[in-house]
Amino acid sequence: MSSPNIPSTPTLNNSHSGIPPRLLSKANAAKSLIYAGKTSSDAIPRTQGLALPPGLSKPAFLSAISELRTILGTQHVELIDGDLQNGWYMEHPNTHDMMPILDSEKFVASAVVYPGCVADVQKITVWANKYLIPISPISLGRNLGYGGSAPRVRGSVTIDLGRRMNKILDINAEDCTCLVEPGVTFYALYEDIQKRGLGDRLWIDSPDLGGGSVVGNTLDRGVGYTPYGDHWAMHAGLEVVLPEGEVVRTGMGSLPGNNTWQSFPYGFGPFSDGIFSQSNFGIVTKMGMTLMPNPGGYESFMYTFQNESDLVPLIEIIRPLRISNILENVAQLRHGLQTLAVKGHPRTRYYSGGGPMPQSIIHLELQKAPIGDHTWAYYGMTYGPPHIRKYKSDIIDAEFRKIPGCRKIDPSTLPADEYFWSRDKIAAGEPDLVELLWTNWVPNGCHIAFSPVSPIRGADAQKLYELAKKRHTEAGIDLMPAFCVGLREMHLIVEIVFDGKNEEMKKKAEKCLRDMISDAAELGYGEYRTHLALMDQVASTYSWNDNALMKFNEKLKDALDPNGILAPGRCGIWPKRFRGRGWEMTEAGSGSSEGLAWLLAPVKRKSKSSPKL
Ligand code: EUG
Repeated sequence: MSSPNIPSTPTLNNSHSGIPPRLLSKANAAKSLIYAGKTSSDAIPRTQGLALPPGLSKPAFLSAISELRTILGTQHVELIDGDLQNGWYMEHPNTHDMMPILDSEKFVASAVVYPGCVADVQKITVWANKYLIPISPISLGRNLGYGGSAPRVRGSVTIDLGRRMNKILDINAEDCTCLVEPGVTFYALYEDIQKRGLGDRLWIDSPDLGGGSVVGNTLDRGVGYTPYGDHWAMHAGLEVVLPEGEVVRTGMGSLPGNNTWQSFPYGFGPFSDGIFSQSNFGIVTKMGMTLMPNPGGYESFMYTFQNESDLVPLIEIIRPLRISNILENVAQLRHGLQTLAVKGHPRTRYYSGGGPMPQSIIHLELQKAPIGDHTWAYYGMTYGPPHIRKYKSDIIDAEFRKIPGCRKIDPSTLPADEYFWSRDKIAAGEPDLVELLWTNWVPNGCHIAFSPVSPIRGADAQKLYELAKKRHTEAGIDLMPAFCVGLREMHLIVEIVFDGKNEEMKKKAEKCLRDMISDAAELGYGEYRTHLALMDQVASTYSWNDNALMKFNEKLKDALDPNGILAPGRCGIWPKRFRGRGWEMTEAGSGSSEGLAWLLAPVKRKSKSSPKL
């Protein structure tokens, strides 16, 4: 970049977290638009100084850190005592949430440590147990919109696994599987497959943006857009460092000499993998993933629907097609406002009034867009050789056309920079990066998602859409819904875009989110994933039988992590010494990222043998 204020974008040639060189110019163009919307610098002055781990004095902490430096090498332990630095997607921080819905200094690390191997990770857990210091592992920390790289407990030591553990350990073109470390991004995996000359044979499945960690996204049960879009369902085999330092391999991985770790996820006995996703029970250091064989052709298609009320009959049409696999991929049904916002221009270009932008203006603007006016846009893909695709697309066409005003968009009429072509790439497993452009809707654009699941039914879509609309209208926030349709359920994704420098807007956004979560729970809906600040609230909605599930999770937590050092509070699971001591955030303004640190329960130390390193 030429401007001195815009940091240069790392590429895969110089960083594990970089952009593929083929996307560099596109990245820089997107980034210029984002920087044009910033009203303040990326540096966040610190008012509270070094964020100490709870219960530790500064000298005690610094002495623990110097011991960690002796164990791992000084250069692999970084104290975070300077100003915090935000950035763009490709230069995201590993120290805090760069899209903070709460105060910037709430979810901040005290130090970041960079393990180089599994034994290093084990040593870090042993160290953390010795000093009762919370550790918070990240792979890439690009889970933006759900807390990014931030720890839930202020002053935790972040374990940045990705920086040095970023190898693709295996790509098996016969079995269509791979084995990766936490620092491997969707970008990196895709590029490596091309470099090995396997691009004609093997596809990956990518989320909307490709900069995330394959391991991290899968553990958070993220979604992509090929037929392999349910990432968790598609993984096979984990290697996990437990909170006290033991290493386990799940499934077939625990059978010495096996060659089936990535082919058969279950192995023998209880299927343990589930407890390591969306949890704080272990640190995943390797993960197997299935890859998709090239289906022998593909074709993106797009339909638009004119009326808001088309949602109900459309979802009814989609359900049987999706369950019977005529609609083969996790497709998106997006609202017209997103069509507009993803162009990357601020809302003030279209409307300068307060409150949600009127529908009439959205329609007026969309009339000028290449795909034309609509309320809903469906982006899908058919896979396979031409005669197979035709069989499916004929059925889809006949069904979708039952909705009056439905239009099939002819891709040949669309310009090269139309968003459609980004969806086209993603649905063919080629990671891209234009999605984040809608964060430019407001200055200093941050985003945070409300992500409830429901069956693929019109009535459910309608209820969730209406409750989101009601709460957005109250809060004066633009509603940007997208439905991502899985095999038997759909995720409604409502991204709230807010100005990270506007405290009033942040408060409104938080209230809107919390209201939507509780409204949804009252109707029987829950979220599939959530932001750090909302995890306690979302967890509390899964309360059947007197919170039996959380009690079970807490039992596991206390057994596996008796000192409560691993990512306390992640997904609402608090270890014994933190529980009920002011950490839980269940409503706006409640709880804290610091809890009542001085009230932390003492730990009964048992003498135990150290794990074999
Ligand atoms: C998106 C999709 C998600 C999610 C957050 C954001 C992107 C929407 C399907 O899951 O959890 C355009």
